[in-house]
Amino acid sequence: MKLYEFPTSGNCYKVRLALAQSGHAFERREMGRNDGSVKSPDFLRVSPSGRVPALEIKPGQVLVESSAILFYLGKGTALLPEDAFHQAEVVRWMSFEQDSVLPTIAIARFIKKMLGVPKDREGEYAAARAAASGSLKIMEEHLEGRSFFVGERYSIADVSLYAYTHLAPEAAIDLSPYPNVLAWLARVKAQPKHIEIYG
Ligand SMILES: N[C@@H](CCC(=O)N[C@@H](CS)C(=O)NCC(=O)O)C(=O)O
Repeated sequence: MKLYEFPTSGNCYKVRLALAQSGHAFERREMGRNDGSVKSPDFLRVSPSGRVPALEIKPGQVLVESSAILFYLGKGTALLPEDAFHQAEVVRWMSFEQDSVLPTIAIARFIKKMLGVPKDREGEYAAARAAASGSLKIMEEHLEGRSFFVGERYSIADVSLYAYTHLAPEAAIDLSPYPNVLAWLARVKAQPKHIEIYG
């Protein structure tokens, strides 16, 4: 398999983590963030939105969207529960991640870490950071009395949510008001075959 990625992207890290933990061999193809390569005609044939991650499973068979890729990698492994209810719960939390973590923690991290909070994005950064507290509160409450997001076992829902949540400090978002989230991050980090984003 071939993973087209930005090495510092949380969306791409999710996929690398699931690839590592599901035991797939893969090669990494680094795309430039600022050289226009993801919008080149060649890459748009791979990923029509011009975004990464894109996972080429075999020539001519490519998956885009991190949640779809995680679902594919999790199928038939311990990373995806087998029963319909828990699978639907996994989809629920991966949807929450896209709706409520990407536009908040991930955007705040991008503006702070990658751009250094330029003047014209100060308002957007402040709004994303403020909105992150709402998402973290929902996660904190769900994790009360639970070890993982779905069915009391580690799954691709945790992989998805972990990627940007553990990077919140890079957005100057303090996680100390969320002890359940912090304990869950530590449990995810302790899973077999865990890899770091900057590893
Ligand atoms: N919903 C997509 C989001 C993918 C995404 O936003 N990728 C970013 C990197 S984290 C990207 O490729 N940005 C380049 C661009 O939009 O030009 C997913 O979960 O895979």
